[in-house]
Amino acid sequence: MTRAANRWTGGALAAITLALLTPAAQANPVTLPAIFPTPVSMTLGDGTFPLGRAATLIVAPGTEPETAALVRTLLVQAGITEIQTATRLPATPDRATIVIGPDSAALVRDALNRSQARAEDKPEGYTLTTRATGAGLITLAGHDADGLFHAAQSFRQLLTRKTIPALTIRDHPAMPIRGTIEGFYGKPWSMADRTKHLNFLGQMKANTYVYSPKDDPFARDKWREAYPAETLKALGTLVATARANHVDFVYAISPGPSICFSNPADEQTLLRKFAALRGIGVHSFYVALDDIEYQKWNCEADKAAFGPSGAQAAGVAQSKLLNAVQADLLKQDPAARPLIMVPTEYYDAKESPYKAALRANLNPRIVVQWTGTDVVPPAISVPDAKAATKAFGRKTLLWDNYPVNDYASSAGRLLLAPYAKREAGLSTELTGILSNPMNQEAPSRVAVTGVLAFGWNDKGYDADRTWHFAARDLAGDDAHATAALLELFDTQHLAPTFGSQPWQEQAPRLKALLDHVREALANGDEGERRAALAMLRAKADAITDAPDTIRAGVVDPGFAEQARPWLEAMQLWGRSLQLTAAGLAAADQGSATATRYFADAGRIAAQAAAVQSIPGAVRFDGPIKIADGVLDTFIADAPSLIAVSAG
Ligand code: LOG
Repeated sequence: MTRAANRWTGGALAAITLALLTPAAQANPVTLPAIFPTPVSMTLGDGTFPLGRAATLIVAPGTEPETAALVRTLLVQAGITEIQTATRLPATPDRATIVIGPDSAALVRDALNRSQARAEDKPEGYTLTTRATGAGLITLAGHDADGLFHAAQSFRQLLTRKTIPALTIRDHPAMPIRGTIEGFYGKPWSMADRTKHLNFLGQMKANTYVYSPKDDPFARDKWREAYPAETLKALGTLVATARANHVDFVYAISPGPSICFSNPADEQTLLRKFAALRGIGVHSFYVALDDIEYQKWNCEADKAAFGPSGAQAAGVAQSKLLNAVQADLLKQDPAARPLIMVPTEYYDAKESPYKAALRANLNPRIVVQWTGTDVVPPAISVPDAKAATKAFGRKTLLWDNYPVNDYASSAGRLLLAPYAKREAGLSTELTGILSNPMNQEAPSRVAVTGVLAFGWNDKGYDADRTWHFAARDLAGDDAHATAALLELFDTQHLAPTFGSQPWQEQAPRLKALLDHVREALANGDEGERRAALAMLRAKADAITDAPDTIRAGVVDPGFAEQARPWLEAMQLWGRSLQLTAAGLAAADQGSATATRYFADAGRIAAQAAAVQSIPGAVRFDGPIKIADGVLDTFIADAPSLIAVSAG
């Protein structure tokens, strides 16, 4: 190339670079925000506007004061220091103006019109629209009080941006019931865990929390006994927290282990128990009949009343009790939500005498739960749900046993894979989904975020993106901590079933990298081997460093506390992998020091494998598992992948 040509090329490059850096090209592009659960529709308008330091808040008549207060708090958190209120829309706003209220209010309709947006007409629906002309107009219009609360939650996520794009969100849930059922065995959540969980549910637009810990004696084994006053008071506080989050607190009782169905005294005892909970503000109730003996009566009288014991007779007796409870609920409160139940045969949709008895006898108003094609199913399809509708005689409410970790094959694990393998379209066949979470509340949010996003918008659900959002949310938007969390999640990706075949594979990202290292060692030239070993070292560093980053970076200290032994074990496994990488690199260069590295790696791997769960924190205590079957096997295999020179 001549010097002249060279100069020309250099000049042109400089011009292009300059063009890329000029203010016009640098100006913030208007990009579509990412909101989870994914809204039904979200379209960008023209332009953006900064929120500034001063704003006008207009609260339309009919707005719940708590929701107005929430929006005000969000504005303050977004850096607005001066909020004035008004009762009418200004002709031309001189500062960002936020209008909130029911879409039936004239003011709100007016604001929607100015943004050329329409109200949403579905239950729990809302429209959130922003207009960038002038100082900016933001309208939150709720179809009902829940919808307005959900609008505020989307607004919360929108406000993480420095400038607000003009856009319109129209949104409503696909499934009427979305939430969690604290329905596991082992240590129940603490009241503090539950409070945090209810706040989380509110932020994720869920509407239901069922209280049904198997290990609350007063809800199962000692169901006839009244709660101690202290417990009742604490539950009352939770009920208020649920209400503030637009979450329905459902109280479940499990009388199955000892109830005598034909005994009116037992029925009265159950109703009295519910009445006590009604006294602390509970309006929704549940009778759980899972994991009980239904081939034998608990009392002789049931034989006289319902005939010889057996599944079909159990279905008749259970229906009779549940119908009576349902009738009482309506008598006490005509606006009460339907009773919910989980049957004794909850684990499939196969036709049976028991299910036929339920179908024939159970009041159609009562909501029935089931867990899929198995207790922990490998996947759930629309035809599966159709079969359940047929078997139970009504659309069902899915009890999804994910991410619960109270069964033998889940011992030593957190279940942190994305919520997946539920078919889009299930909203047409289910009334909703309740996730049964882990004994560890904060780590449960990773999967539960997915369950709630799927329940809100199954057709628009993206498992991986929602999973990333959950990590970012736990990390309070910190990119470094988010990456560290995703590193941990990968080591807890395996989701077991009750059988031997997991329904989610273990550590897919780590496995891909380790497979690549094996390939490079087997077939690669020197350059490829070095590059692969450098990647291995970087990965080992990332695994080793993630626990400290997580401890320092997660917003809720509960996460690090509840995940403590996993973080401890992960760090040790990371060190073992670092030593393994050093051993492989040494051997690759013909150094005899490899032997020492491999020996040290093995020693630390043994320490890592010995880390135990926190005693009593899970149903099955035992060793913590980290990327098992992937990481441990690689570390064990490493010395055999390459010959170490004698030195
Ligand atoms: C229990 C549940 C438990 C789960 C997973 C239902 C309806 N009942 O097998 O309490 O957490 O499995 O172990 C169950 O799933 N029984």
